[in-house]
Amino acid sequence: MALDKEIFKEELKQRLRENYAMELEDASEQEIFYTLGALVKARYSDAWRDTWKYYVDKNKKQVYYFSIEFLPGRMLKSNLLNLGILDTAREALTDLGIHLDDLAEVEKDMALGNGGLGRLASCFMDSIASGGFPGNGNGIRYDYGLFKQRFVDGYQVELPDEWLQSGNIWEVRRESKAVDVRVGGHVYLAETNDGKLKPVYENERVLRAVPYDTGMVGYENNVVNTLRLWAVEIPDSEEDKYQSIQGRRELEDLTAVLYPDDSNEQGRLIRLTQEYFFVSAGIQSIIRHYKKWFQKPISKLSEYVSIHINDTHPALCVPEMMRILIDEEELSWEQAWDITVKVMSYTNHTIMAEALEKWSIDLMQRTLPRMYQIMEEIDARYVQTMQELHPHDLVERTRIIRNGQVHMAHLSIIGSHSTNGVAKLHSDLLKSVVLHDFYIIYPDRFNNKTNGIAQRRWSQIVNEPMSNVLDETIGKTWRQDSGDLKLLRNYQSDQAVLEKLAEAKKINKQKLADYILGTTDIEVSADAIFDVQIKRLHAYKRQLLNLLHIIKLYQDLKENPSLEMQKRVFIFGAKAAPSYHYAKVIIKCINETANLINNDPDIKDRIKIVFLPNYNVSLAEKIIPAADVSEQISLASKEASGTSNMKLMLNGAITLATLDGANVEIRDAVGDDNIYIFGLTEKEVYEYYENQEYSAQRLYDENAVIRRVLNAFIDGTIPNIVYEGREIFDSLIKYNDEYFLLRDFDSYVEAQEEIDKAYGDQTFWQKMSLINIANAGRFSSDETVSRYAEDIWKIESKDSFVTEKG
Ligand code: OX2
Repeated sequence: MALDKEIFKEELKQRLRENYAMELEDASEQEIFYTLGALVKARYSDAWRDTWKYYVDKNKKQVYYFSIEFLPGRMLKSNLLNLGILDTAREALTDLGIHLDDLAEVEKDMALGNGGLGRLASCFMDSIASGGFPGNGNGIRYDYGLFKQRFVDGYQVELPDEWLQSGNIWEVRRESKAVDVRVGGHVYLAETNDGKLKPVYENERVLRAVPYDTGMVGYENNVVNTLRLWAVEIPDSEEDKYQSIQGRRELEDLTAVLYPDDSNEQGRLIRLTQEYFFVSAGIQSIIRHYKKWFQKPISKLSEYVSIHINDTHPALCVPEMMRILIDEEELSWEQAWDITVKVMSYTNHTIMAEALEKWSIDLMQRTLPRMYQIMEEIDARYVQTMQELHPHDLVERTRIIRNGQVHMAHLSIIGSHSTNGVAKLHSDLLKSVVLHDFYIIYPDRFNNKTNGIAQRRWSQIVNEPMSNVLDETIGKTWRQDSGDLKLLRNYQSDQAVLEKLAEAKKINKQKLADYILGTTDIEVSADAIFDVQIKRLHAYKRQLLNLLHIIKLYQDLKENPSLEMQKRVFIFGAKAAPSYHYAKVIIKCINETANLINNDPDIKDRIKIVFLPNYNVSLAEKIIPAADVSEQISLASKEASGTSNMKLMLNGAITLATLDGANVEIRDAVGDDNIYIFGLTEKEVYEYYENQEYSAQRLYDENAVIRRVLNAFIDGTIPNIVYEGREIFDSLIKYNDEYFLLRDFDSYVEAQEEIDKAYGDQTFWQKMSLINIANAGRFSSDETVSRYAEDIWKIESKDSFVTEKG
């Protein structure tokens, strides 16, 4: 329904009067934002109800995407865009003297995730709704999102993210849909009158799970799906047990924070309970919905429900589904297992060993006794079935419970019908190395689904100047179907188009330069190359390699002030996990190097380093459109996919990358001439692991440039890093450089030199940039989600259903 500008203005004023007893002139930005949010929500509420009803009336199979993280960022503009009223709303607000972009800044980022995994879940939510697919998210409503990052004396300081302080305009509390979740205590099996074995619970704690639903608005298609996030409360029946404030706090802490520190026992307990809490609540509500509205026998569940386990955090979906089917629905084990495996599917997002979840048997038994019993049974039956088919060793290595621990990845693979990786290389590595044992056992379960990004957000919403040039050049169909970006290929030699794209980039760069000045007091020139590395801080992502190169450039310039090179601004955005000491040391070293270089009069503005604090979705939206160079420099094999690589490419940045994760597919898309590849390949990395020949010390001894750069960490060149500099130095030399930075250093420097040269030829550069934009379409999450829908979830799009039935 088109938006009538005049009616919209009147409605906004009217709602403001009703809610705040105020006229527009007197209202604060925050009051206007909340009023506008309510108005937008009202606009999709009918479609939300109708979508839900449609799925029920037509008995549509639905997917439930279980994820411990969702990172939607701000939703105002994306909801306006998807409702097709962004432009009109913007104009209407302008008439009223309000800038939509300023108003949008009022919204707190919904940051219920750490990074790529959570952001992917939110891109999927957008694409599932936009593709007209029946699909819902299921997660946790943390009171505090990912911490806010500040720098004090160059150190990361973490502050709580009180995102709910002023309320969340998009959510709806649905108390009537609350369910109880039982944890702790003891469970034993007792015979009932009719001779069946039933679990009896003793001394368990009952938690009340209350859902908060948020509408996931599809792009101009009247589909609004649901993201359901659970919060913990004290059930009425248990009020007596929680008379002390401390007792209440303990319980309420369960959904207080994302990823509580799991380095101590108390933290681990909370984390495991969180995982079970949202899993159990989610599955209970799915079953209740199915029974109430679909009215089909429980044995047909897998025809109507698909559950996706996003990484292993929701792996308890498997035993929880079994519990409900056996204990409550009274199905036989075999029947329940058959349904469970058909319903579940699993995505692996990393090969990093420390991220593969394992829980001690003892903790599992104490926290979730019934889950443990069921997992023991799954494990025993697995061993029994497989030992007839496979060698003993293989079965032992792949079982769920071994060496005193419960292996959540094993549980996820054994208990589901599909395991996928998130880029071709990653999926291949799963099959050939990381999960090779499972691949032997279940070859048909393995598949690849390369990640994608919500392209409308990462182009139309964040980069208007570029979007306008695209409209003028290739028409507007790319806004609907990002595959049409390829039409741009026809303009790679069109000087006028190249110039227009360059102008758009310049506008974005100037805007970011203003923001940088405003937040950090650092003045940067929009004429410089904006060289960007934005992602979580992790040793394997090698922000340190970037820093080594910067130090080299600095030393070169000091030695030879007349050295010819393009001006560069190195931009970082990265949070380190609060307990990840080494990552924090790297942050400190980058910040101190920035201080040194930015204030060195010899360098002036030839190199600038900007570490923007508090990297989050909203900050990404400011940085990405302004980037010239996209740093994707993880050690080959370590980054499962990466998704900032796709966002940066879409915005015309040139990728500087190792052949890791989805970088490989980006190279395939743009061709070798439009990307800068360097470093070890994944094969070479594995060879090093095998032959153990790597010696960082030798590289240090033999390579004078490396030596000079590394010495800067310990000889006082970079001030204020006495301890940190030593730690970095030792990690590279004494502990033999786990991520082969020194091995890749020379080829990285070479690639950077080529980039420097290429940027000097602006036409050449702009052409590469255009080719990147033109070939970004294939990395749309619309495409990714369609593949999941077809191959794994077996769900149909509403559109195809409607056309099918005429
Ligand atoms: C991330 C991966 O590190 C990243 O490569 C990938 O693009 C993203 O997930 C989405 O698939 N936690 N975060 C990730 O994996 C885990 C575990």
